[in-house]
Amino acid sequence: MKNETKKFIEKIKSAKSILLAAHKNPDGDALCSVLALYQLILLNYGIDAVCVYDGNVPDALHYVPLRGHARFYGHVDLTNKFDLAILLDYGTVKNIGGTFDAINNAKYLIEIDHHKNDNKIGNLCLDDDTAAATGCVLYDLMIDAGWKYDDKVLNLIALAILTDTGNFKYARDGRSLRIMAELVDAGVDINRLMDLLNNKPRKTIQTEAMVVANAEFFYRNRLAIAVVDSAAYKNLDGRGATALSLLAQIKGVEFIVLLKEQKENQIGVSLRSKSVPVNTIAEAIGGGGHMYASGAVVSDNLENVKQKIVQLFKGV
Ligand SMILES: [Mn+2]
Repeated sequence: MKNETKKFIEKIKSAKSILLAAHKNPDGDALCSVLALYQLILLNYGIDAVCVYDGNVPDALHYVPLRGHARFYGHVDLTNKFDLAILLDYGTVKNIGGTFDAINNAKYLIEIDHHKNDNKIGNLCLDDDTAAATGCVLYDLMIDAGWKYDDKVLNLIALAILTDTGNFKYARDGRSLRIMAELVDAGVDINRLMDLLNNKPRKTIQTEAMVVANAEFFYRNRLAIAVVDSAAYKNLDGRGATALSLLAQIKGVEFIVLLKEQKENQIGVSLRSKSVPVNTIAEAIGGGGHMYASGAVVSDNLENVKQKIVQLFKGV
């Protein structure tokens, strides 16, 4: 057993109160890793840890196992110092949000993460920035510690990995797949987990379908631009990922732009490319991001932003 794992176990055993948290607006990896660790601590050490989050939990995660154990931090009494806080999948301090004080006030802080981070805050860091998900780091820890687990733990770890790797599209190497192979052999049903994530409100899907149906195409159909006006924006779940992915499935489309009227004269822009990098276009309108997925927020009206973007794609 690794020294860090031994230390981790010592800290759990000597704690009477434990707080678990992850980044603000938790995604599948953040929420499911917290809940899996909650269950592991309960099964192995009999401690009922407190799980908190800040922001919103996406509708898709409504039916993950033990969902009810994660509570909005504002509804939990956090005035007493916790003996131990464990912070998972947080990336950097500015992603933590409102749970920061309770985490920071704990007598001891352990972090479990897979993000690159030069300013770690844990007293003990069980980090692995080569892992595809925090769920993978947690799985390795569980095996190294020789902990008991149940089907809830296995399903939660599988959900963490599936969501953070985009169903393995972003798996950095074979490790996350090997872990999933172990999970499937132990009884995890991937198809059932995928169905469990289908919980979007009808209005959201209908809005995204309408946005796609009204998309416009430019430059021999290589550029698709879809517009979400302020009325439709209210029904959008998150960033409009379904609309982006549907447009990306159209033959010949290489660039996808989604314009979201967040409020009057404030347009959120999402840019995707299947071929050449488009982050320079996001930068040209004051945003940034990755080479093939970037974005910006522009202070202007929908029509002007659309015209500007069409021009910027000229010659790409
Ligand atoms: Mn993650």
